[in-house]
Amino acid sequence: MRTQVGIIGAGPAGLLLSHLLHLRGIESVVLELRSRDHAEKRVRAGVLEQGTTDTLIEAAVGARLLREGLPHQGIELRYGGAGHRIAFEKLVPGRAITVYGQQEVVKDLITARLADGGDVRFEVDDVALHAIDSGEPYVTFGGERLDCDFIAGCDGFHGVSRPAIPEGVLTEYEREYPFAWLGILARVKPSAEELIYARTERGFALHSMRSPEISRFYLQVPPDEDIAEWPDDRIWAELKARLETVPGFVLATGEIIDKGVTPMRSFVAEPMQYGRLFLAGDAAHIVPPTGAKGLNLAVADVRLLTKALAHWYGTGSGDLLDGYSRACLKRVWRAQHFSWWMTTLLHTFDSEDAYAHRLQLSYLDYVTSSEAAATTLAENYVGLPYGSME
Ligand code: RFL
Ligand code: PHB
Repeated sequence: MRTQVGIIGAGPAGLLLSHLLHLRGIESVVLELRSRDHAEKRVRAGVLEQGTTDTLIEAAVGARLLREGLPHQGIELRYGGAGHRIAFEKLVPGRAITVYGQQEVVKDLITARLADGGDVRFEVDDVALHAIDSGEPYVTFGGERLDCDFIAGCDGFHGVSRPAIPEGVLTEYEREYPFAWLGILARVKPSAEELIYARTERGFALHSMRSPEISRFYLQVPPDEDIAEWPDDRIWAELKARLETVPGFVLATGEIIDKGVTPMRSFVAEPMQYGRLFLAGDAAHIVPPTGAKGLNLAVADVRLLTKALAHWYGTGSGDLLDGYSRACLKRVWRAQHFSWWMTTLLHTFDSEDAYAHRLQLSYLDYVTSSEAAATTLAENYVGLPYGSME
């Protein structure tokens, strides 16, 4: 079997790359380990930056997003008994976020690829990459062989693409955090119109949503927390304790339809390329979810990769491919800093460290009282414009 670009992984990065390449007349085959059902049901990100929304609409996969996505013009930071709104319409006019589940993006992309006759294969075993440092790389899987011009490693943090790069080539940067997030999806009308990031002495909590009927919540918990320790009643009691901290706010509760614990990690592997293998999305970098950046970075990577591959096929020049990693990493590192900073600002760390505690409160007071500081948060949260970073 032969294609132009072999894509490993049918997450947002791999599927969007396949779709954008198709729009430029470039063929690809997507190889996904899990089932279609699993890929479409995995509950993950929910916040799309302005640029991500624009990309999906321009690529004609935004019809449902436009209908069902919830545009938000601000977020609330809640701490010390008060809520403070970060107002995007005032601080970053014309830029906002859209709340729309990652699995909905994945569904829309799978539907579009299959409707266009795209080759997306699910439940593919034993994917292995070969000859990536030659001009004729290939992928083997389940007894088959796929020859291609390029391989895109879009298989997430635990995939096989990054480990296919020989030892010593990549520099890896990593940070772990002394907590995890317990996330739930609940059948209940959101108790607020916008997302609430709450810092309390009991730990961080986030009130997010998916639709007018479905809410999404996260709680800071110890790392490796056993979900069995968290029956529904305990989750609601803790969410109430951390969110009902301003006068008059009452948290509505309902049936919990999904729950899980997510570890928090920051990670970057540089460069994001080796020979004919290009890494994109979580395969190359991870951020803690506090900044809502992971999915958006994956989209920014594949936009650049599409442009670089189209340049190569159109002109024979490898210039943009050679600059791919450097161009991506500027945005990646900005998002690394922002995500680390939001995490540090809002979570409860070592309660013994009174000095760090006071610094945290001081920064929260600054961000909620100075327009300059609030603008920094807002422009990073809605996402810096494409072209401003590369
Ligand atoms: P994905 O989505 O992990 O997709 C990788 C795909 O590769 C497949 N795969 C393989 N396929 C073939 N062979 C193999 N050997 C393979 N190994 C793996 C996997 O099955 C999978 O289908 O990576 P991608 O495409 O780079 O997308 C990245 C995003 O998924 C991720 O960054 C976000 O979900 C992160 N994230 C958030 N990002 C945001 O932008 N905004 C948010 O609000 C946000 N919230 C979150 C998040 C991630 C979370 N979790 C669970 C990690 C909230 C949570 C709780
Ligand atoms: C979500 O809705 O899943 C979500 C929202 C904001 C975040 C992380 C996750 O920072």
